Amino acid sequence: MKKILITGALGQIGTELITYMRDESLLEAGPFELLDVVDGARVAEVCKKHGINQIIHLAAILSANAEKNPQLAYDINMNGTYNVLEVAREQGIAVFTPSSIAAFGASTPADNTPQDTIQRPSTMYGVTKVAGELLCDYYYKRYGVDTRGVRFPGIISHGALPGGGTTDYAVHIYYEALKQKKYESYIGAGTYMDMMYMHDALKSIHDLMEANPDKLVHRNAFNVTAMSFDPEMLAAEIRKHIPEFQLTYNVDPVRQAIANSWPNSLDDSAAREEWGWNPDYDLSSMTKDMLEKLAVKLNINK
Ligand code: AKB
Repeated sequence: MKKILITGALGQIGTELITYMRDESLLEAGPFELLDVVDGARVAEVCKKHGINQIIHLAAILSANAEKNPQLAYDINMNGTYNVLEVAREQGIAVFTPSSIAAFGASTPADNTPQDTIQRPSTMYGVTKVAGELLCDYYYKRYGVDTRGVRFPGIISHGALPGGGTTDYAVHIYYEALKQKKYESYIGAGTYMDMMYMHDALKSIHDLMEANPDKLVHRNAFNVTAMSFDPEMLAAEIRKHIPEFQLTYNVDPVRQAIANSWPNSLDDSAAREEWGWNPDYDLSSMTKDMLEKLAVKLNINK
């Protein structure tokens, strides 16, 4: 039986991944532990106690928050990942760790960014993500730990809100479109970033962890994407459902600089070829679903 530990379980992805994984295993509930991933002994203790055989390590400080407190981001992102990998090595546990589009930088080819390319990020979050990718490769090659991972783009969802990322605008815009019929974006027009609906993010974790290891040439840090858009494109899609919607700008220089250093669009052909990655949602189907689900959640008639 699979015994999965999800770190960062109360975050944007974690909250939904728990329900998804429990549905897969026909479980209604499961144990919850308070766990600081920086405390390696406690990570080991929790894994031992529950007979864990797979860790999905989501706990991390995201890009914008990491620039506010780089020291904390280094501690949690680096030491957390290191502790998880060490415990995995000692206890024979498989590990999924997400990297991010933040693992690229301004010197990376920005369009159709290849799987294997220049990675010189300029943010602390990006630095920790590249190091995490390399550590995961190292633990697989040196110790045979079954490490796997993807580079997530911005994840859009109607459940728990994202916290402290650069791509968060693409979630907040839907809430404000329904509540106020307007949104002031901190990311400028013409700034394209890769994005993905939560349904596909959860599917990618599941499908990669279930993939035949013999087919995996890359194991960690697969480029995955479902769409690429800028705020104008997103607003135009929202206007198909809420015609009065207005988009204005008040660009935040910190988050804009981060976004400028990230790719416009990823090439995810390695993930498609090696484990059959294929997202279900594009901008149009995601927007329709987001607005329908959020209208119910916020109790708003569109
Ligand atoms: C962020 O904006 O920091 C995250 C990410 C792309 O990793 N959503």
